[in-house]
Amino acid sequence: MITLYGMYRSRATRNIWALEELGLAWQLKPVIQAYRLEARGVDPASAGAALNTRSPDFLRLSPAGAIPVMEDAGLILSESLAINLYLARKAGGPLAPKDAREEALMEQWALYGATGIETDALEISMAYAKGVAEGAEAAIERASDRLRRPFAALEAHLGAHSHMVGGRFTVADINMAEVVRYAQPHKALMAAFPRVTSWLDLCQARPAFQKMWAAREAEAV
Ligand SMILES: N[C@@H](CCC(=O)N[C@@H](CS)C(=O)NCC(=O)O)C(=O)O
Repeated sequence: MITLYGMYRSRATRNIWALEELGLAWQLKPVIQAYRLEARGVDPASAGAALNTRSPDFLRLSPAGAIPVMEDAGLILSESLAINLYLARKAGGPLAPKDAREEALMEQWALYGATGIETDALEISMAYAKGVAEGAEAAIERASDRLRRPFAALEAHLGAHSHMVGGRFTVADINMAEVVRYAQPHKALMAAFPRVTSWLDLCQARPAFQKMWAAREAEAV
């Protein structure tokens, strides 16, 4: 049984989506971000606080103090995109790399998503989640401008390929879709990249995504 430590309202979404797609047995052990407790007026260090990213028990598992973390038969793994690549290799099947070349391409796209897209996309997501306050709009535009180059790379790739890797839906699509999702609230940016938008729509129409998303929406903010 795979244990995932985290919350639906975190990058654990990508792992939950992958676990559902892969049909692996898993359980969620809730670990909440310390800042969410603080936002609720709860001191993360207080005795009654829920297990959180600053709890000593969690820090023993993950010194980085970040969710998600996965545990599988003694293997403790952090970094959500690496967790997904592990899960796909473990389960095998069409979502997994079929050879070393596909594996390399999946790693390439995961690293590109993490280093070239996620920070700016997350800035957009956070600004929209807070409600686009005055001042946030300029930050959104700057992040959006920075995303145009990597999104153009994705647009070109999806012009020549139906999916990120291997001409089929794989874990590489899950990883990239979950990174790109953070920019989705910025409709003007998405509209400029129609292939990225329709690929993302197709990824998010999958039952495993829909199931994960419904549970995420039901979780307290
Ligand atoms: N690169 C890491 C980032 C992990 C991360 O930053 N997680 C956030 C939640 S999505 C977190 O746990 N933050 C800790 C905190 O704010 O206390 C990954 O992809 O897993």
